[in-house]
Amino acid sequence: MEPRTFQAREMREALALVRRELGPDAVILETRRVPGRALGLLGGSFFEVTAAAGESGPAPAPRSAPDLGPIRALLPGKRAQRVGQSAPPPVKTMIQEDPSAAIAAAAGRAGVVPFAALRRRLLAAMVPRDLCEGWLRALGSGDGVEGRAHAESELRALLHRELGPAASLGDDRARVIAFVGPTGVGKTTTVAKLAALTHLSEGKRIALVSLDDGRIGATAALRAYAKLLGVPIAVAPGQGLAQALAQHRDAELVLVDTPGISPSHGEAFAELGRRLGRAGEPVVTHLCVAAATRIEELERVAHLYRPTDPAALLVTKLDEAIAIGSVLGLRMQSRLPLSFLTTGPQVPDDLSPAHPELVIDSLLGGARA
Ligand SMILES: Nc1nc2c(ncn2[C@@H]2O[C@H](COP(=O)(O)OP(=O)(O)OP(=O)(O)O)[C@@H](O)[C@H]2O)c(=O)[nH]1
Ligand SMILES: [Mg+2]
Repeated sequence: MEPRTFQAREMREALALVRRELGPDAVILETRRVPGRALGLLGGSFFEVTAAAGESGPAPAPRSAPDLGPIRALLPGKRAQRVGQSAPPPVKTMIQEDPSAAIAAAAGRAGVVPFAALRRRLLAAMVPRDLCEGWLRALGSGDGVEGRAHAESELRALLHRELGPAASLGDDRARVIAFVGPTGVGKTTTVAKLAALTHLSEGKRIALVSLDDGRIGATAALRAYAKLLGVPIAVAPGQGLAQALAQHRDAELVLVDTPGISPSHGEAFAELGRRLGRAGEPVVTHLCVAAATRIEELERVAHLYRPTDPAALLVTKLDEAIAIGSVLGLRMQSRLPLSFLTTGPQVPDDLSPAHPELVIDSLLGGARA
């Protein structure tokens, strides 16, 4: 059953609500004090309890008077405590007399609700709830001080496995690499950064192609970067990607910039897919998405760009994002590996391969547990 959140002025009332709505077996997942302002109210604070129904399910009928009975939530050494289970005497006594004091006392015992703090951090980092719960479930029971103390490093290890290594530009699959994605996410700037990296640092023979032929001045920035780097550039109008690539037959790597498409131009996504498909040779596509994008938007972007058959996600504007959980949501949902991260507008500096360590640090902060 989906966890539900209950709020009340007093912890006692919040727990009574849990019991009334979810039944006596309810499992308390998390409790916290919320300032009134956070709820759009002035003054005071509220208690918030997140709970899920236990084995017997929600209470059959609401009770008229809140009766806490033997609520013994948040006992030490359990991942989540059933409302009706027995408790060590001191907590039990306190809960019956003063639930909020009991919870405060219990919480003082280092992580009484294992993973609660981690869950809060992940949700605050915009990790979709389902994904967050899945990760926490995969961490094991979390029983015991030892397990709880290692929860964060276990999560880091889990994410490391799930993320896998950063996807490279094209491996040996293709020499033609295209960058697609919503308007203004940083495709052209990223192409310039990658051109600098591969040409200047790796000494590759590269060429640039722009499919961005529809707008006045659209190719000016890329032309300027090409000139600066001393690499050839071609603009491929309409059907002409194959011809443009033919001009660059001796290039080891061809980076293809594409125009951003407004979601209202539905047909343009399929057309872009067709243009890339007519390259006459394999093309590996990276879907560029800005880090500070809500998961719903990202899902829509992934859907719209499906005709371009992306092989990887390239995350831009990490520097502008306060949280990258939604991008990780898309990463896990789409099973597309992350290739690069961009961390500012500076060419060529603000670019890095999406090493899992970097991604995990961006999600959880640099300090390891
Ligand atoms: N803060 C920040 N800005 C960036 C980053 N990458 C690009 N930009 C800036 O974002 C703006 C748009 O970048 P472009 O590279 O033109 O974006 P685009 O995806 O090619 O845009 P369209 O071609 O119009 O779809 C520019 O002002 C860039 O300097 C980044 O990683 N961080
Ligand atoms: Mg562009």
